Order: sequence, then structure tokens, then C-alpha cells
Amino acid sequence: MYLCDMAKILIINGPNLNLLGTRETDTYGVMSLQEIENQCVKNFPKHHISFFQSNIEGELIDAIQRTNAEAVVLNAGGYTHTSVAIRDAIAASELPVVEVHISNISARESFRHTSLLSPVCAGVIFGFGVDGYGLAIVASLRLLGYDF
Ligand code: CA2
Repeated sequence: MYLCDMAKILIINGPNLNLLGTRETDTYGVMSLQEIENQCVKNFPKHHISFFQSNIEGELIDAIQRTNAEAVVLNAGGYTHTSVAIRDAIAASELPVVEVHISNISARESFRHTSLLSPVCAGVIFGFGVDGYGLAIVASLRLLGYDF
């Protein structure tokens, strides 16, 4: 990695996040996933940011296994709280993975207070709304030693 080079970062979104902006806007905001993705591209023009969303656990695992990105930003949605399989995929990948949640999961139902993924992630950003994606990209770039 060299300063000023272009980083490759993959943003993965899990189940139901394809519905962003259409309902539960008090919790998740009014932006659609496409708008969030467009904003990430616009805000980090020097870097290659790619995107993947799936409602299927195995597809999220395939995306982690197959990526050639240098870092992953992951909002695994509800699988955050249940998926040993996604945790194992993150651990096996040896990639820096930054976990993101739009909402403040600590301020919600107790079943959302535990993330099975956090212990194998580089770090976690939650509670800052959809700005969390941009913050996670900054965190990934810093981890990798890139300028932004
Ligand atoms: O706050 C987050 O980003 C979450 O990862 C969102 C998940 C939830 O299960 C996690 O506990 C926290 C749920 C995503 C559901 O997304 C929707 C978006 C719009 C409308 C309905 C659901």
C-alpha cells in the first residue's frame, strides 16, 4: 500500500437494507441504499468503492470470501446478532472489516446489544445514521494507510 494510491473498499449490506428510505424512516433515515452508495462514491473520488447487498446469509459470506478489496465495510443487518457463519467468514478472511450500524443498537432492544461479529472486526461504528458508512470508509482508509 502506498499513500495516494487508490484503495479498494467493498461495502456490504445485509438483509432488509434494500428497503432503506421506504419505511421505518424514523430509525433508518430517508435515504435509499442507492443514494447512500452514490454519496460514498462522490465523497471518496480518489478511491474505488464497490457495493453488494443481499438478503441471503450465504451470499454475504460468498461476497466476503470472493472480494479482492483491501477492506470491507459491513452492515450485516439482523444477521449481526445471530450469524456464527458470517463471523467465521470475517475471521477467515483476514481482511480488515469495519462493522457499521445506522441505528444506535445499544439503545434498542436487548437482542440488538450483542454483535457476534464485533470481536472479529477491526472496529464498529453505530448510531450516526447513514453517515456511519462514510465514517467507516475513513476508518478503513486510515487502517490501510491511505490518504483520503
Ligand atoms: O442499525 C442498523 O444498521 C441495523 O444493522 C439494521 C438492521 C437491524 O436488524 C440491526 O439490529 C441494526 C435492520 C435493517 C432493516 O432495514 C430496514 C430498512 C428500512 C425499512 C425496514 C428495514
